[in-house]
Amino acid sequence: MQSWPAVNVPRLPGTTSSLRVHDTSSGGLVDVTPTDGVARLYVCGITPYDATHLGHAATYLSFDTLVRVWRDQGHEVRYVQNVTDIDDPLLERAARDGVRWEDVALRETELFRADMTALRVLPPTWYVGAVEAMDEIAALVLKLQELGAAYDVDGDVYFSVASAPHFGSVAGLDVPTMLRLSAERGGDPDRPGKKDPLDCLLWMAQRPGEPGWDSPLGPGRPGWHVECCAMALNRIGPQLDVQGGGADLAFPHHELSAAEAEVASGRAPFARAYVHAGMIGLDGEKMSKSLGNLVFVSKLLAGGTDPGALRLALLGQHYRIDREWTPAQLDEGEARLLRWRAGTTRDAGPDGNALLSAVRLALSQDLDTPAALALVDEWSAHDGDDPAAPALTTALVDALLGVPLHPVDVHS
Ligand code: 5CA
Ligand code: ZN
Repeated sequence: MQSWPAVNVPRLPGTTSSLRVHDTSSGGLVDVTPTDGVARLYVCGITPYDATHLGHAATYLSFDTLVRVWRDQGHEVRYVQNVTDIDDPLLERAARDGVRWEDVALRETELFRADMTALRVLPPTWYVGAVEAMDEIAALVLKLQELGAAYDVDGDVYFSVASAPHFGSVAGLDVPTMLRLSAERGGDPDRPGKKDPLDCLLWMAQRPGEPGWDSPLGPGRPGWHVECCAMALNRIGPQLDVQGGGADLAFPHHELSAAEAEVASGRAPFARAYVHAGMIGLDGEKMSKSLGNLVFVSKLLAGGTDPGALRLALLGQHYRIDREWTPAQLDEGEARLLRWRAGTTRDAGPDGNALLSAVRLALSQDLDTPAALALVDEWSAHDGDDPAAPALTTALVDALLGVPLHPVDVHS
């Protein structure tokens, strides 16, 4: 599937070498500095309906910051993002609206690409739809069958969590909580015939009136977790530096995609760090498609919002914190953008290299964007006699925070 256009990222002088991020599995900070100059990242992509709301945007901006830090440190970033362009919620939405599911997926994926482009999010190396990956997903299901990790329930294929020695280690939840979340988030713990209620669907035989794809398993379509597992294994390999997404993906999605990957590859852990962004809420509820309380990036931008201001609004709070969206945050982002523009059009400012080191340090400690923004605020608010500082600050805000303060050539 076509990704979105690349963005020109200025090279900054000097470098830093460490990067630590919060890992859900260990509950603490983990060093994710690549050892061979290649950073390996998988970030779960959208299910294309009701895109792109500010919850999505906040999550993808968090991982964009991670990519920017790795790149600043001189690493190549191998990054896969999927599009869940066939799944129950998409079929339900298409049925509700009386439209073809393919059309919903195409339209919403295109909108997402346009929003990511406007927000200057760096594109993944591979942007892959489930539909175009059917063969590789089916091949992985076959492999899990051969390894004895899968079994049949009335023609559907299930993954056996008992075959995965580390199952449970990603989210670290007790069984009652896993059962509850499984039922809430696309699982079927109550389905009769399963060996363990937490076993998950790998391949669903085609149902009447539903789409299906030919495969050695018979016509059907994949379960959700095996989709991300296959795409990651086939493009990045058995060990990721970071597996990322919003906090609602920790269980069951990342737990089960990691379990499947570890069984299939024989290597563990699947990721050095499982990184989860907090949930963005509106009026006391998580912003979600099912609740319908959504603020869309495209609508804000069409209404004249500066994408840089929106970026600063979303980066103004730490990515791990569950938080409420308020229009005041956008006002704050806009005011900040003006202050920074004024600060970087001066002839001189406070020491630019000191600012760069401090911003790099803040970001290297669990992507602390609020601290980074506060440092640029400080720099903008004070006088100084470094004539190179305004240009360096402009470059660092562009490279590390993704905000062009002055007109630049946006496409490389
Ligand atoms: N296609 C699957 C992942 S394989 C999926 O979860 N799609 S999604 O469209 O529902 O969500 C896309 C990403 O946005 C996920 O990482 C999800 O955790 C994140 N997300 C969804 N709602 C919010 C929210 N309110 N706040 C923050 N992140 C959110
Ligand atoms: Zn996923």
